[in-house]
Amino acid sequence: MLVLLRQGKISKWFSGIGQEAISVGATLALQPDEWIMPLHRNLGVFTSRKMPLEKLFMQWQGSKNGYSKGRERSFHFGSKEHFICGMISHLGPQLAIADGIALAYKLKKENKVSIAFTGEGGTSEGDFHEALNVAAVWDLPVIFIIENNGYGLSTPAKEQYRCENLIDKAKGYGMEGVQIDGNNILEVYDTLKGVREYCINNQKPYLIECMTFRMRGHEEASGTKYVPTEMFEEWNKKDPIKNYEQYLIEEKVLSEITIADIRNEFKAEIEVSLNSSRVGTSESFHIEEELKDVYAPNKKGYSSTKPNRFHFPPSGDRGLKFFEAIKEGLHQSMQQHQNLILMGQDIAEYGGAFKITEGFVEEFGKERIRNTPLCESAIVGAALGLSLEGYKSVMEMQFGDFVTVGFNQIINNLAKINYRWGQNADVVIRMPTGGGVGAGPFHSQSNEAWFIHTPGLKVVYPSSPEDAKGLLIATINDPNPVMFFEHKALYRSVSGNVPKEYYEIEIGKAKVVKEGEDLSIITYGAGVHWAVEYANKNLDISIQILDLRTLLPLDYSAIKEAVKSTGKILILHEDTLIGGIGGEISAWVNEHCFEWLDAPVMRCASLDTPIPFNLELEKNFMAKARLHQAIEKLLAY
Ligand SMILES: Cc1ncc(C[n+]2csc(CCOP(=O)(O)OP(=O)(O)O)c2C)c(N)n1
Repeated sequence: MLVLLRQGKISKWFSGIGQEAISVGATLALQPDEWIMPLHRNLGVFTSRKMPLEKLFMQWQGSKNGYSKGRERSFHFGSKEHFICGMISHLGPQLAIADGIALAYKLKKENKVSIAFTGEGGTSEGDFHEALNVAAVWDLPVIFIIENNGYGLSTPAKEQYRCENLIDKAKGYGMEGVQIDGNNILEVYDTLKGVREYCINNQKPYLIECMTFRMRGHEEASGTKYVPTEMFEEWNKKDPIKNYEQYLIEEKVLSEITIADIRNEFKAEIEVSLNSSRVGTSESFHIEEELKDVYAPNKKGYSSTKPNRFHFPPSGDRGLKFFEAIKEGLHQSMQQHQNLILMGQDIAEYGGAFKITEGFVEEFGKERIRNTPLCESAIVGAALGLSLEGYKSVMEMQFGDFVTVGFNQIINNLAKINYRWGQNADVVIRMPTGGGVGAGPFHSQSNEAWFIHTPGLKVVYPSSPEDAKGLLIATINDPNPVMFFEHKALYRSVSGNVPKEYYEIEIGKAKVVKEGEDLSIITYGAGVHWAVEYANKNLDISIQILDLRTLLPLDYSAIKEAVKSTGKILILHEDTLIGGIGGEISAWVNEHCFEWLDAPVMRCASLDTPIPFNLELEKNFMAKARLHQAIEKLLAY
């Protein structure tokens, strides 16, 4: 590989020379259908799972016939067929995915473990702490393997942690652990076999620290100047392959001639696979195909084969509050999908901060209604792990503001995984959001725009109880990651007729809430209620109101129709102005609907400040405070 790298035939390469025994020994100790979360040093995982070399070479050349269709580099890809979950560059997030997979094994009562790798550098990440803690608290059969090679890029271990040995951390998490010689393949294999049995029989996690050394740079370009030469000499003597060969010769299992033959066989296989992988052939890529793979096809819905999937039942005369409609949608989804798991802080006996899941644990049990430790990142990661094993999950952010500490898993794992290597993330994240209740900067933010800018996510934001129920059901049926925003101020202040049936409202479809001729307000969430209130008080102005309901993907045809019908567009949102979705819609209308416009597209948004606590200040912050002014300005144009 190093030669091919120099010849420019493969992309950036992370060498595992010196550490081979860990990947190979660990992989061989597992059953082939147990998931592994490898990192960039773990070529041995891929080869030990017998992935065809030819396709691996295609992957490393960025070919569209590789495992990630040219979309990922080096080792950042997975293969469902081989039960390997591809890493993201951020390293630590792999660990919590293993938790989710182990949880799935546990729930299915399968005798399996999952394995996640980390370097000693990666143990400094919060993800390490969160994943180990969750695995311990939930008694998950997962093995965490630290490959301690002494350096995190150039940073020596003594600048990485203060405990004597990383294995000492196991005790702190309440799990067993062992430190072993990572350069001895038999020790690795035997330890892993034993630990696997332990994890399955005791339904517990385990931490293994493999002492090893990296004989090359972090990647080839960065060199090894920071490593004293004596270290190379010392570790060269402990080379895992040379030593194992020597052992096999001494034990008379192999002779030097057989070893040479084996090497030659490998060499020939590598040559043939490399040649047939067509190095250097130019390939064409198509925009449609790239866009198509951003989302997994929505085939798995409860009634995708039924023609009336999006049929909205008659509304009847049963009034439900916004939060009750969400609760009912969630409840019916739990009945519909036996493989649906709910996770969140305080959602079990306590019923959640907003009581959406009150009574659920009594009905569905603690296995499916899971209180989580305070660790958003690990829970999003675990949700992804569940999805790898065919589960659906809904995670409740206690407040949408706290999504920041789970951000990486959402943005980089959930959103990108289907595009990167064809694995869907069947996860819904419920986001109690928004202000108006004097809750200050960290319990009131509107942060939907962060997610709208992330291809691969869907962003749903209902404003009425009937939409909230139908859209929540649709998001749970959708196999893609969905951010589901629930405005907190609407929970108990808004009621509506909500059908009793289990029904979906189609994601990506806006709704005209009120017809009008003078101007159109395009809005969502609380904005819909502000606009309706304004229109009802100002009957002399004929206002059309379009409720977007879904922010990603946007319903462009409904937006175009709104422009055509009034020629005057005001985009209203509670989110702050700069970088809010209003800017995006405005740009799109300008580009695509210019000829129907009678005035510039205008925006009414909240002030570009953090959201303040004092109720008067908050009122002033809100877009609603400037709605009248904005409408007057637009009408006067
Ligand atoms: C979150 C994050 N920060 C920084 C980096 C850059 N980076 C890549 S690998 C690495 C060192 C990793 O060290 P370690 O976990 O010990 O693994 P090793 O490469 O030694 O096998 C760093 C700093 C990264 N990939 N992700």
